[in-house]
Amino acid sequence: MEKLIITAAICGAEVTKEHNPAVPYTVEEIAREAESACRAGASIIHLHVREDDGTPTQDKARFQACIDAIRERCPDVIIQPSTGGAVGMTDLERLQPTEIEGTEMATLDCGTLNFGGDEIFINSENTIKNFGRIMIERGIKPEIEVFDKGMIDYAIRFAKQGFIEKPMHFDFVLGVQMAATARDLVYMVESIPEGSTWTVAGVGRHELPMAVMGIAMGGHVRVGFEDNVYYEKGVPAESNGQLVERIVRIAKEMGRAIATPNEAREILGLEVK
Ligand code: KMH
Ligand code: ZN
Repeated sequence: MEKLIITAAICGAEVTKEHNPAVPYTVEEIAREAESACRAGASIIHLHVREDDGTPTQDKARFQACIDAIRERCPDVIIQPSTGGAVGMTDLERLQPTEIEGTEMATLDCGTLNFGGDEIFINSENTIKNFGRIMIERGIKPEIEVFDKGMIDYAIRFAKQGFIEKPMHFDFVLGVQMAATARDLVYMVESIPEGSTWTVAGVGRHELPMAVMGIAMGGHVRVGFEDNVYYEKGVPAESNGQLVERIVRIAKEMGRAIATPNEAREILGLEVK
């Protein structure tokens, strides 16, 4: 089987230090968490950033500062900024990190969904097409975030219309809107075009079972505080690195070697550094 790409979603926009004191806010904390994940075996850092008080921001300068700090500690890791940001942000706010020189990848959320309580994460057709077009213009490979199967169908339609280039790379985020069962994951995997790559991010208690299924099925895996702040029920994870280490151990036991950042670039069709 192909080597395993592990993405660490180290920060997110919703989790706070009240959920787990190790959730990073400052530039230094973000760099610390990225380093712990890279050292453990992550080849992609999915990046959200915060103000020092924890407020999520898409500010370009803040992203640049965090990217520079991560690069100092993990020179070759793939840094994948979020263009989802936080619920309620405008499209222009969300797009800021795509302006950063050298951005290889970024997320492209392919539909609108409920995000808990009264929160709605809005991604209209025009938003998706516009984000897709800008990523093509800027030479950025989208990680297509799909929270249910209909979002795969959107991505396929927008690829036909020229807003997304093939081969596509999908991230199945399961356990937010769509359930996170083996049946759901198989359905998603069977719904993407041939030649696509995929990773799975199970949210909360679904993180580990989805990761294990992803490893067994030949896909790739995302873990990290954005999706889950616990190591086990009631026990907060010490770091993102601790969550990555467990995946590395399990993958090795299951015969999947871990991709380095450059091996991940090869698998994803990015320029090798
Ligand atoms: N924080 C969510 C509203 C992404 O990074 O593109 C959006 C999100 C997806 O996390
Ligand atoms: Zn995200």
